Amino acid sequence: MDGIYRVLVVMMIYIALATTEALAAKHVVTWDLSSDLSSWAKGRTFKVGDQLVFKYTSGLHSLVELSGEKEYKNCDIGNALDSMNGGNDAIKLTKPGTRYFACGTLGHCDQGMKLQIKTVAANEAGSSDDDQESSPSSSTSTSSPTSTTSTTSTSAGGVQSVASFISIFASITIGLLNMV
Ligand SMILES: [Cu+2]
Repeated sequence: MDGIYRVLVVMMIYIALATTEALAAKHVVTWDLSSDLSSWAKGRTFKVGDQLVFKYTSGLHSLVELSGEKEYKNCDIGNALDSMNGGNDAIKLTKPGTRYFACGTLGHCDQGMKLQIKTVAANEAGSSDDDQESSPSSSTSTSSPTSTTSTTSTSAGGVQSVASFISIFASITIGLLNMV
């Protein structure tokens, strides 16, 4: 009787903690020339712990991480931080700040195949106060719903969070059982 009661209390504590745990999101980028990448990025919040997955045809495109804003503006891939060409490239957002990506295929970056990602701290609120600054770059119409990209918030990153969540709270089970 008493044992069952204690287990129930512990389970309720687990559920309360689980619902407040923010799951890491996986942002899937359709990395091609027709994607409206800047408006795709504007519509979502990138947090520390989230993951970017660039999906593209290997050989046709590639993924280059640029070293800064100047390089991003100029499509200068000369001193890139990193480059990949697998076609299914995962990038983990490990700290707050802005990161810059471009396609390494000649001319593609200039045609708009580039993406800047601003990562915020995991506990920061959503980007409701984001200023709607319109970049004076290309004349891409942001009204056409051409976005073919999607997000799954409960896949790889989420599973990982749940796993660490379980292991952490399993370790305090004994302590809780002794307390109640
Ligand atoms: Cu490309």
